[in-house]
Amino acid sequence: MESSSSAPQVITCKGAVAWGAGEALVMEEVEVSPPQPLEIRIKVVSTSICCSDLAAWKHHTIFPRIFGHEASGVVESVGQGVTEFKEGDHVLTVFIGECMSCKMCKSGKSTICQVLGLEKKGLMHSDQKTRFMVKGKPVYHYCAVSSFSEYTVVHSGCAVKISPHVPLEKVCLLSCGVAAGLGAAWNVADISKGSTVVIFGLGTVGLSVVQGAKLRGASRIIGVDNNPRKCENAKAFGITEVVDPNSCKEPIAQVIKGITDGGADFCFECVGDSDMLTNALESCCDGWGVTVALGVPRVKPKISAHYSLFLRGRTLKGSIFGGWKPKSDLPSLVEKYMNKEIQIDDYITHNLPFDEINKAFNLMAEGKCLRCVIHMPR
Ligand code: CXF
Ligand code: ZN
Repeated sequence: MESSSSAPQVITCKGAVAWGAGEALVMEEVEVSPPQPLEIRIKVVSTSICCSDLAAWKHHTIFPRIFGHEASGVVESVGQGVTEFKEGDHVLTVFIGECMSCKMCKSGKSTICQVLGLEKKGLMHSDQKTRFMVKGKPVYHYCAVSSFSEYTVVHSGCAVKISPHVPLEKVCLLSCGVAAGLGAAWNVADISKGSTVVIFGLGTVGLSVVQGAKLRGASRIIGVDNNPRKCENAKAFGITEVVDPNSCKEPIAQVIKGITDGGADFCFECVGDSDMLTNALESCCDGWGVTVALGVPRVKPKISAHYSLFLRGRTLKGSIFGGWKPKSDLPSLVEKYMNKEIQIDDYITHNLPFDEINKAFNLMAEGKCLRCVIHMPR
């Protein structure tokens, strides 16, 4: 197609580029390509740092790269064939898209789209290329979002339109962490009133499970974490008891079984530690105990569990985005936030301007924050 004078051009803006694993991000002049067919270019307004950004920054080998996948922003331009969005629309990004037509999307049972599912190579789904250039070099994407840049390009299936009345600087947390935890409690475990729930890992995801459990009327919500700061902080979110495994004489599963008359109804692993997942499975009860894996493991992804746990009626389930269909279901969560049926604000312990993003990485790495929201220049 011939380009017209109104066709989107390359934008040069600031982006926080990771040049190597664990190296401080460098604020660079990034050239952001126009959106290609079915893509949109977004002016990022707010973005927060999730443990996955941190883990990938420390352990991945794909560099240079622009991280960030919890974000909100405003559509700057749209590529050919995009009918769902127009310039000026407010959006949330999602790291798993929904193409709406593959077997998974049509099944109504899965949230892992076959076309726009988890992108691992740092490239755009459509043409396996990047939309970022720095000093003449292509820069890789992260999780199909790359929000640590003033502008980014995403597939239109990886964004959700939201009302302009919604505070973008808060709801960016629904792009990943808070939605993942609430969904694990509601969609995956389906916690029932009066249940006993144990949550391993009291970061934003774990504390979102806590919120979900509380809203379902769980009577005991037991948190497990070896960071005393996180244990203390969790009380404000509705935890009824905390256990620090470091201060226990017995293995954690034994401690949990001891205080729950043989095991909890529901356990959630929110850290991504395979040994912790084994502990979680051992901590739920025979007969109907359900353990949900939602932490993302980096180092030892294989799990081990005694076969008899399953023979005795326990169930192991998992989810990557709380079992939500990212595009179809997120608007209802945004609405719940606007109606004050769920809360997000208390997970935001820090706010920083974009040029201080390295401080935010350090806070996260040191376990000193829940979510630090990065505010892009207006
Ligand atoms: C993760 C899920 C697993 C791969 C990286 C991104 N999602 C959110 O943190
Ligand atoms: Zn995340």
